[in-house]
Amino acid sequence: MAKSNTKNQAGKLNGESPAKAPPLPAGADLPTRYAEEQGTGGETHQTTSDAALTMTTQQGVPIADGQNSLKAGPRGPTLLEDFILREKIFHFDHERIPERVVHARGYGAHGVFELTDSLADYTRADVLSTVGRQTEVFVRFSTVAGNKGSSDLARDVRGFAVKLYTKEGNWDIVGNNIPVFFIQDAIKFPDLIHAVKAEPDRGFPQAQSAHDNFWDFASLSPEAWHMVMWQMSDRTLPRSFRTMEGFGVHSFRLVNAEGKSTFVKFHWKPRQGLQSVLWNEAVKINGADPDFHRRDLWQAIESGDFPQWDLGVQLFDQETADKLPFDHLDSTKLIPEEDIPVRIVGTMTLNRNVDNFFANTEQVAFCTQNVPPGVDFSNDPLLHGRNFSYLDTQLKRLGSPNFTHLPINAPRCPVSNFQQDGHMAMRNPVGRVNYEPNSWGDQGGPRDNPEIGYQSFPDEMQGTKQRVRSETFSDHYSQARQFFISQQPIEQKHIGDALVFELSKVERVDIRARAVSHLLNIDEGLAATVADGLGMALPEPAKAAKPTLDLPASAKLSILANGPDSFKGRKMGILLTDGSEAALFTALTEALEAEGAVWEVVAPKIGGVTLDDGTAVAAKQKIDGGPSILFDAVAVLPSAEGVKLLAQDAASKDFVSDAFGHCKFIGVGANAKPLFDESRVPPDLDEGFLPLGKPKDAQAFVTACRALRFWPREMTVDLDAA
Ligand code: HDD
Repeated sequence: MAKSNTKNQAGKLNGESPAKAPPLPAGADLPTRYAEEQGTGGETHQTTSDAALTMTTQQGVPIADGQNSLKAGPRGPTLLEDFILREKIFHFDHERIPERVVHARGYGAHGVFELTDSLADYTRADVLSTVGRQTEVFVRFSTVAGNKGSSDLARDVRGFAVKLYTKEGNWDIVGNNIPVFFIQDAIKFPDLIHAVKAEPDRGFPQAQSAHDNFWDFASLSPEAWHMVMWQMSDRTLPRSFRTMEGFGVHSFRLVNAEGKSTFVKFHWKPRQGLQSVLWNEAVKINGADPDFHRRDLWQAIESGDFPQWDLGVQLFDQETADKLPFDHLDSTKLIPEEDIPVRIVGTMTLNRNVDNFFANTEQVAFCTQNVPPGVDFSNDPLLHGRNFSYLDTQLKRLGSPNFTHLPINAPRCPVSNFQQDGHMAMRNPVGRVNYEPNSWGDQGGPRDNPEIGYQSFPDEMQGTKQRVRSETFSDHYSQARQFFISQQPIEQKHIGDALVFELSKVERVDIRARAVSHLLNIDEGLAATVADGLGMALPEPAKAAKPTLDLPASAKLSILANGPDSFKGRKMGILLTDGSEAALFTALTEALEAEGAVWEVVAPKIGGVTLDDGTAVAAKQKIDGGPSILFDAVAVLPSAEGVKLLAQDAASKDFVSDAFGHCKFIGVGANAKPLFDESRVPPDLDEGFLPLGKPKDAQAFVTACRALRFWPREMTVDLDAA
């Protein structure tokens, strides 16, 4: 009996539900591919299966032959008269819009935010006041430096931008997966981005900071070194968008109905726990599946395993701010959770994939200036620069001040004002009056409303006009050190490895030395390790404006200390051949499903295998298309006959040796040993190998996988650890 396993292989893989055809507008004769109104949710309502559709021009003229252009005779020249050809090519020529100058590569999804704890005492914002209030959201995750077509696993900061369509207007929390930034003043942003992106003469390297220009800039910018520590940690190699934290970075203000202001920092905490991949793995994932992160998010949502993040806030008043050892207006500093705890106030669930990447993910326009009444800005100079830049960049990218009319950007609450016209205006008011004040009474259009309208917090301002950096911003190393000492040893090792890797790509020796000179102010051991890894003598420490303080470690800064406690939402690769044991395969897949995990069968042929009881199982991956780097753990379950072939096959050997090198848990089937022997990783090397000889072993294996990696192995497989 043939058994299909397509349901379980990484979710509902072929499960796109055909969207229903939209209702026809009254009087329309032809069915259409587009919704009559695209007003909500950015949906495009594309029909997928309507055989009755007639292709038309953009003007709605039915097309008789879309395959051939109009010619003077079968071999004659194409006629200029062919308006169908000209319109089609014209439109194609103009399909692209400029990619984002930063964060060009990204992927988004729709969802909902539900408030579970009211902040009404602190803010009049409805979205944060009414427990149970559900607010539609759109989230876009991104890398910073690479172009739109770069790979997902670049070592890079990840953008974490959330648009909340509140009843009082759109609120954009445009954050990153790192709570601090490289610079303190927006005037440095173009320099930072120029330095990290491809070098301008040669146009490479793409999507990486491992080159002279970035490290030249960083080594001349002491303020960058706190963020550099985060950047060199595994935070920049997330396993999934689902396993990253998000941070609003700056201090904002909440302002309540009485006009009282409280400072706030925003945190998104993934319920999936934190998890990252290894650098060697990331390099290989980029080749095997450059879309690894977007595919992962899409598959999780498609299969109903909706990722969730809790929204947390750190609340503090001016008095507390004055007592902090740092200036909270400085974006290169964070407030440790031990000092001001994070209060969880709601949950965001991503539950709907985009149905048109361009209309949603490309056209979404986030602006830090988008805040509802009750949310306000602090005096962070980086934030103020951003409030200019985002609106400005949308005009360049989307081409019109009417970008707010696009469905993905349109507020879900009423919009009413006297702004009008412009390119591609789609929300056009009717009536005679387009100004205020006016005396047209009821027909006079909208009026301002001091009761419910946005009121800026009346912060007292006074100062001498000058270009300066506050002296309170000048401790650049203490929190960098705090971050480093908060990491577990394996994480500290990864930071050292990353620094050695990156600086090894820097050609100028003086830049390498200047970089290491900052490390001496952060951690002498780290500086010595990196200098040794680079084969250079230790330089003098960089001149520091302030001595490094010995701040206590903060466990919340470690990924490993905040990982998941189950294998739920993770993916197992199961290597099978013809004749593999059916009972074992069934036991393993049942244990994985009970855990909430997904699995994919990897086999010599994509057509699949026939198990020892005659069951046919389709493969999700052919071996060379499904390397073990795509999985969180692997099970190697060939038959006695099948393993002979695998043991001669380079891709199969890589499957095993990479899983070993990347410290993954490996389930070892009864017949698998010859493959391990040929791969030079005897399956009794360490406790990361688990026997999978019998169906009863399956549960123990899945339970072991909850730890995600067998870290002790790393010290034995890495030259740098020796
Ligand atoms: Fe920015 C995009 C996050 C500083 C100027 N930024 C952008 C995106 C994210 C961030 C997530 C992508 C949004 C999307 O998905 O469309 N940026 C940050 C964070 C910063 C930061 C967390 C520091 C705390 N950014 C920053 C500064 C400036 C900009 C200081 C300029 C002065 N950022 C931009 C931009 C972008 C952008 C040029 C490019 C595309 C866009 O805005 O929409 O305006």
